[in-house]
Amino acid sequence: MERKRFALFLLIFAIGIAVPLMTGGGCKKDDKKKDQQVAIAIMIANHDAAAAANADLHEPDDSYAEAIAQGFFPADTLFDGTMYDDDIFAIDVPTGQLTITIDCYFFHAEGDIDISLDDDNFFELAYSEDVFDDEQIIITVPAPGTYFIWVWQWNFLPNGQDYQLIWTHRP
Ligand SMILES: [Ca+2]
Ligand SMILES: [Ca+2]
Repeated sequence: MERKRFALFLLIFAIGIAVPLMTGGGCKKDDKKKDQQVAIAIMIANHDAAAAANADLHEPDDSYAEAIAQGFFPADTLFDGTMYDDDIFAIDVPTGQLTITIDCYFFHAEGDIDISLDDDNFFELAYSEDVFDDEQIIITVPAPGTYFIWVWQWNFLPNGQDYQLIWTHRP
């Protein structure tokens, strides 16, 4: 009886070694690890691509306070934006340079972006709400200081379309 049991044990032990060798079990484990590594690499790449596609480096900028927290949006600097929700930019209009021009570039076919300019009392001074590519505001503001450029989408259904924003000032 004991011998039989030992023989059975040997048989099971032999099968345990032989089967993985015959089926290349050792290699399979490596392959599995490689597959896992590839899968993880693909996942990271996809995530990075999605993050890059969704990148709006100015966020969060959905309120006046958040716009201020982002720091002043410098003049003569083209900003690459992505329209996912309202984007507000604080600007600092310098003394003696009160006439400002704001340009927003985009394709209207992708979505109807509009822009406005508010003062630091959150009062709207000007807006541009055309139904063509690009929006522009030219205005002489009453005093130097903080103003807000507000970029939004007319239908309130922002779809991640790209836009570019720039503002300039002159006497
Ligand atoms: Ca925003
Ligand atoms: Ca528009």
